[in-house]
Amino acid sequence: MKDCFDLEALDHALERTPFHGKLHFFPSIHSTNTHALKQAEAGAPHGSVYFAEEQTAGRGRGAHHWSSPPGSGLYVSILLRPQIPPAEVLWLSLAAGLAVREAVRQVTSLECDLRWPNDLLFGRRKFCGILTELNAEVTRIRHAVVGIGMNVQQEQFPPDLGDIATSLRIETGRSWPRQELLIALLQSLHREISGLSRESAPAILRRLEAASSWVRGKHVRVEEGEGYWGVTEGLDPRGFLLVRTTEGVRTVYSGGVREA
Ligand code: BT5
Repeated sequence: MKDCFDLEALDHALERTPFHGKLHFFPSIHSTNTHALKQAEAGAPHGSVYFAEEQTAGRGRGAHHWSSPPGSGLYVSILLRPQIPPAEVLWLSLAAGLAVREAVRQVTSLECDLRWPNDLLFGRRKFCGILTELNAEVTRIRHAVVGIGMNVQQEQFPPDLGDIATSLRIETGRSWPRQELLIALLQSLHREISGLSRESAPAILRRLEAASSWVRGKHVRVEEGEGYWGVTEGLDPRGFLLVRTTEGVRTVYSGGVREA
């Protein structure tokens, strides 16, 4: 059976969230993040959700692309106007990772790994990536867009992704309804975001550490500047990853990490 979205049922399921009445679906779009950022500039409200059947120019971090074929994945961008200082936006992005993890667990019973800051993996293969983009003054976030790309129904990938990507279908040998995943994802994101103001930073750090095999004791190559190697040694109080190198402990402020 074709895995379609039922917009009315989707909106109904989200009644008690800030996303209710603010869902925007596109059969095909260049990038839901680019569109959400434009809509945010034009005054779209907090909680607007843009999602698509297909992206023709899906984006990852920097100049990276995000493979987004039709009928296969979730491609969704959520516009938020959070009342937190820009310095704390990393929390938002880390919380989004926890939200995806919980949604996947709820729907499929699968436990996935979190690679700091924002990749979701099964083993060494990535099935979901998150791109959080920001428009801010020094002391105030005008808006943030959290873009989530999840591989759901793919049975195979283009050659360049063959060794690094996976999907829920590949992992389980069966298909999963994207509608149900999207509902679980948005509900879970709502819980995480409303918890951000209540939950203490140490509590989120503890949950992240428990959910991720990457936070401690992993030999990694840090993709920052020229790149360097080390062993992960936890998160600092702001949520940045610490890596022990031969010259001492370094903090990863940008870029990501890969297994060394
Ligand atoms: C990310 O970037 O992982 C963030 C991806 C966010 C995509 C969503 S979809 C909805 C919204 N609209 C957008 O335009 N984007 C967001 P990064 O960590 O830079 O990873 C990108 C890298 O992952 C690429 O360079 C490829 O190597 C690989 N990749 C590309 N497509 C993939 C896929 N479908 N599954 C797994 N890996 C992929």
